[in-house]
Amino acid sequence: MTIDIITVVPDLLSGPFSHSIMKRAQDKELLKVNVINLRAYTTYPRAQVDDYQFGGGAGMVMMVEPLVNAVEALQSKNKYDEIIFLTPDGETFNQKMANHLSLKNNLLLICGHYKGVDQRFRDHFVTKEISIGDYVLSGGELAAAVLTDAIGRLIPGVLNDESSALSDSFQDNLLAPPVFTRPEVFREWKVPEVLMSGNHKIIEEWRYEQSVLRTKQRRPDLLD
Ligand code: 6GU
Repeated sequence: MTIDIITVVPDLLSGPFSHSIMKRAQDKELLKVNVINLRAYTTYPRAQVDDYQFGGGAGMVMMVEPLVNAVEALQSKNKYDEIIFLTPDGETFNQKMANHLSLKNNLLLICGHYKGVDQRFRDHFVTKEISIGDYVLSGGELAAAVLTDAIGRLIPGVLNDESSALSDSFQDNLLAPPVFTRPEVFREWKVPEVLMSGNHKIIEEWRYEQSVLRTKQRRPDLLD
């Protein structure tokens, strides 16, 4: 899978994919992440990509022309399954969307900045608008990193057995159960006995009960 990301702050995206599971996904060539600097596609002086909004009001708006130049240049080389605009007024991202998007071959993510992007770009190029939650970020870059990570780790072959996505929180609408590792006793705090029993059947049952309990306590909305 290829994920191309258009941004005015490429430096923000140089770190997140260079470590851990995202690094492994790219080393195995299961995922390719390309960060594209929007300023390379503007024809305006001083690499300008934003301007004052018509009708007045505070905040700059990203201009349609550099965005279209960038997207059309990329489209001449790749066919995108989705062109996703990251914006707080988009559909709220969740595991189901991550699962769905992990089955695609080519995604293009557009990071908004300033007051937003010219609506004509959204109307004519964007196929999906996604938010990562009900709060406002300074730009779409961190949201693009969140999507890329959540999607990338679901690509078949990226996770090994022990980090298998099947036991993740949300994968079955349940939160993950508590986990423990050595030592068995720390400051009188003992690991639940069932986990030391060696009986895989009762361990699985305990984990499932703990998942349900935790979900009831913390996220009853998931059980509806
Ligand atoms: Cl996708 N972008 C911005 N700027 N803020 C956000 C967001 C996206 N999702 C939640 N807040």
